[in-house]
Amino acid sequence: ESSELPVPKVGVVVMVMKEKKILLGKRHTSNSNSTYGLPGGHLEFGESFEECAAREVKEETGLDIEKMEFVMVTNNLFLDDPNPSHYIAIILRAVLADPSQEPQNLETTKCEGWDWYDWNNLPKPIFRPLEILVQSGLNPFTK
Ligand code: 8DG
Ligand code: MG
Ligand code: MG
Repeated sequence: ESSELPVPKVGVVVMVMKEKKILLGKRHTSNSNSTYGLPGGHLEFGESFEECAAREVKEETGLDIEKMEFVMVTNNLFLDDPNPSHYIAIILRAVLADPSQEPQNLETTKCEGWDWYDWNNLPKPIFRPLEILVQSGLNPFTK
């Protein structure tokens, strides 16, 4: 992959809402700057945004989501990273199909664990693209 010319990629990220809380996971990184981010991943060939959202949330947390709705799109540059990247992030919101279902950490090499966090009292540090979104005043609960 590193031998190919870099191109923007499409990421689908999901704000899974439960009461006034949102699902965040602590992202593993090669350095010590692990940050809290949303579940999500790369859009696969032929997928709808909603299909990608449901698949990534299931793969990463085991949770089943429903009522996916488009929130916004952001253009995210990670040019200072060891492997520079550029993502078009499609942000959806969703709710649990079964509100009693709890997240599992199914990708332990990528994530330290999932938990619910109060939107008005988010943990730190937040993954940079999400922090920018929060600072812009976006609120998935009132959208
Ligand atoms: P995959 O192999 O499962 O498809 O990918 P992944 O390993 O789950 O990828 P990811 O890093 O979780 O998501 C892909 C990219 O989406 C990520 O590198 C950058 C972009 N992205 C944002 N904002 C967010 C966010 O809040 N959460 C996540 N997970 N990705 C985000 O721009
Ligand atoms: Mg993934
Ligand atoms: Mg992911």
